[in-house]
Amino acid sequence: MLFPRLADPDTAEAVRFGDRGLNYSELATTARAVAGSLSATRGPVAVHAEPRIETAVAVIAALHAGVPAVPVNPASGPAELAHILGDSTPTGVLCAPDTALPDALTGLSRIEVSAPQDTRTLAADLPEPSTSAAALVVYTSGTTGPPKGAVLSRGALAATLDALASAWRWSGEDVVVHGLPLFHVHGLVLGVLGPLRRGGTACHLGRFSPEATATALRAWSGSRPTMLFGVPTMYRRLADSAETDTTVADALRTARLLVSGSAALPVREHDRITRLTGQRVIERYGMTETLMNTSLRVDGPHRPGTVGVPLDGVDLRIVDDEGAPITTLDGTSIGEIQVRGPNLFTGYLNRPEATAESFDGDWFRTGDMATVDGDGFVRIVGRKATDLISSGGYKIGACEIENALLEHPAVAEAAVTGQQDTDLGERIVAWVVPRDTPPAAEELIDHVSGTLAPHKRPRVVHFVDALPRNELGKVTKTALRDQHR
Ligand code: MLC
Ligand code: AMP
Repeated sequence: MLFPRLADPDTAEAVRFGDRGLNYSELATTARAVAGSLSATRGPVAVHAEPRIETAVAVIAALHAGVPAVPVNPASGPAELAHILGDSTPTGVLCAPDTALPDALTGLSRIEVSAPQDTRTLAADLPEPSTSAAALVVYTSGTTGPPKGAVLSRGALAATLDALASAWRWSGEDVVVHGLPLFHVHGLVLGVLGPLRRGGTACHLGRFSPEATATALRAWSGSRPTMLFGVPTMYRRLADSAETDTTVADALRTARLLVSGSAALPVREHDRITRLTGQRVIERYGMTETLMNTSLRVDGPHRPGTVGVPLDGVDLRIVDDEGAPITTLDGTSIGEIQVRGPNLFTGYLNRPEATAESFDGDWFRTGDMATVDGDGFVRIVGRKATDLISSGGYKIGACEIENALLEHPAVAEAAVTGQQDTDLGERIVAWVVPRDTPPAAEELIDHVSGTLAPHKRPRVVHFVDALPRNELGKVTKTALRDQHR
């Protein structure tokens, strides 16, 4: 059973978004009512994943009905939405009753998430789907083409969440506080489904800010242990705020556990948070396709700069350029991380070739480069592909942004690179050869925001006469970056 406490619900709080909360009974009843309207459909259903309580209910309802949920970024532009809808062909879209859906979603049958008027009319409980059944289809960027839909089974969700429970001593007592987006695995799987699997509470901030984080942590601190989940940009902003505002530092101090992931938290930030709050941040490493692979353990040594050791059930190895496993685990030999285990995705939706390419036998090729030391601690040193940009904890494919830029009439050629950024980790930089007179940089930035999603927008645009290319005509991005330096 994926969510035992929902099968035998009581009045303990399950989810809270600002001043709106649902206890396990209310969540079970509402999800059951919504599941009733889904059970006739077998295909996937889109979830307009706003940071609101209805998103949590919608995903639980889809899981209850055994229908794969496709969380969709509410800020996605038309091009991105058209791709996701065309690829996943949802039968409908789940949303809050007062949501104005983007045009691209209005063609789908609209299923509103609201409490049933009369609980006596609720359909009988549905049977629990098998562990291999698809639970979620989560879109993730790669180095080529548009985002691919990673199909995640119920078994993979359960395996990853239970392995984290062991590493973090995560129980139903814990309240997980966060302001993460709900269309990626960090916010949705770890931040919402995680607490519900444990029988605990998910407390979402609606929107991340250091002040909102501090208020939520303080509010729970007297009664329940809290865990804070965030990406490094959030921890950096929390540390900045804690430097000047002792209430933020004090609130962070009350948490049982601070957990960071989705991108590397620099040792400098680990140290700063420890200095300001007395807390050690637990770092964990995962991916949409693999869910969580490694973590520091609360019962193990603290090694900032590493992402800890493989989680229970996860096999991890590093391989050299020829794909041969590196067996000298000396903490200095670098290889690509490959993983296998029950936490892995089933495959990319409609992309058998891409799925096959991403595996070496039953080992998934992560594309992340790392060292492993004799104690099994993994230190990520970078990514194999430089065309994947990590900005604010989002993984963004350069190619997707280049394609969006090329759709703008004033753009003749475009290349996109990532540049170090103290706040975001990396910022997106666009290099553009204009057709004629260069347009305003803001116009191109808004064009990308509007066709894809705002977090994929370039933060800097350079207009150049030509892009450096190699003899095969491929843009040499290292030359572009050097040129900037
Ligand atoms: C600014 N904005 C614009 C704009 N310029 N909108 C449209 N067009 C323009 N030209 C708006 C944005 O829409 C947004 O509005 C606001 O300005 C700020 O935008 P931003 O700068 O992009 O956001 P920022 O504040 O920098 O966000 C930082 C952040 C965010 C850390 C809060 O990056 C974030 O939530 N990151 C989490 C990513 C994540 O969860 N990754 C997990 C992937 S799973 P508004 O009002 O709409 O906000 C994974 C696996 C694993 O990786 O291991 O976890
Ligand atoms: P995504 O596919 O969007 O889920 O992003 C997954 C990628 O985020 C991984 O392949 C890593 O490159 C990166 N990542 C996640 N967690 C960490 C971490 N703790 N340290 C460094 N990189 C991370």
